[in-house]
Amino acid sequence: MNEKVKEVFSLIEAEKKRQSETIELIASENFVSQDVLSAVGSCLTNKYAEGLPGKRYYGGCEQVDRMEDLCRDLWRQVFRTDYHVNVQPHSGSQANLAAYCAVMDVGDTLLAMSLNDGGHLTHGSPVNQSGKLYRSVFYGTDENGYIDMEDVRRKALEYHPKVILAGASAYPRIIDFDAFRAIADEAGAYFMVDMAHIAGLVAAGCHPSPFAAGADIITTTTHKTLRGPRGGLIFAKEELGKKIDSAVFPRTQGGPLEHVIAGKAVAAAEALDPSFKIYAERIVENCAAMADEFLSMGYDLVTGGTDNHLMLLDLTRQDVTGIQLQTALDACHITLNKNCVPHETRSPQVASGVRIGTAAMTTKGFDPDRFRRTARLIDRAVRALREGTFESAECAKIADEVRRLL
Ligand code: DSN
Repeated sequence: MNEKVKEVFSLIEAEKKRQSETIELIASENFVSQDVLSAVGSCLTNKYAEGLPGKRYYGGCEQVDRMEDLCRDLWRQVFRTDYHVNVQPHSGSQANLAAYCAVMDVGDTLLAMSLNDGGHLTHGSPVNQSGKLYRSVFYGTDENGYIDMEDVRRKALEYHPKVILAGASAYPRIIDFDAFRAIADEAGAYFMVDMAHIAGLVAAGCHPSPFAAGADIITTTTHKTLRGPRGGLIFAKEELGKKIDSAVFPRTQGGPLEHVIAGKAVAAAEALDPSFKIYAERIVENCAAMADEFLSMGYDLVTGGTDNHLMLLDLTRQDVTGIQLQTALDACHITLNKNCVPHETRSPQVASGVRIGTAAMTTKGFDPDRFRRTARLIDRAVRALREGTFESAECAKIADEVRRLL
């Protein structure tokens, strides 16, 4: 093995070790099965297959055609839907871009949740292509951190968006898809849902389904609560299917990653196993327990709690910033990310809160008791940061406790 290749594999080994020695609380991460890893690491990475099954631009596509068809069928089964599905988007960002391209012209209006209130960069942020191609209007959260549906309706009727988008990266509550659908109908807009964070909960029936609400287009990633490989999916009502397919290829992507599509098929098959429902229910149960522990220790949670796989800890009263806590916890092998809180006064690089998710450690078998104990370790770090004793007294002790919990 040449030296540089050795270096690559030693970095992979080091990352494997980091993942095994860390309490992973990043709400968008998870641990895939060995079967998903094997599929993604398979010889399918060698194959070009531009186009769709049966309509490719290359020879030798017999197996990948069957693979992609199987993948599409499995995902429809996971969400109990007959919607059109395209399994080729390389990521959630690619899925969103293709979805916009399918139904919007440059300059059309997109109404989506503001990034500061929990939305996503690809939902029309001025620094993302979605904010450059389209005119973005944002709705936000109310003083309690809940999506302000009056704000959604007012802006929908005032700005006549082509697309109203529901979905978030940092929102701890149930999203009322029926209410969004009604507003989109009133405003004559397409109703799109980016369910990337909650897709695993939707699949398991732990969150209302955007399919049941009749969303026109639904995008998701496959690697968050769905626990598949990194990638994206787009579902759409049948009449939008052709537009979605051509927006993915040739408009915004070239050859699909058939090895990742194989991984997505494995993940879908796993999501159809009865054990997936138990896993998803545990994510929510664990999140509720951890949130309850924080509340009992006097912390502020955005919206006062959680209904899903994540919570947002607002550290304003503790006078500790998100970046301080993220950095401190990294040193004790607890990984999470700083996050803005509604009506944030600090820059996103500093932030007044942190986002905590329970999907990854639920996969590793953590139960409510372990999540409560993890909350207490985070509290120790916060108190030590306030008292200036983190590095001298607490960091090593917390890291020891992390090892014990793992
Ligand atoms: N970056 C992801 C997250 O952490 O929520 C969303 O794409």
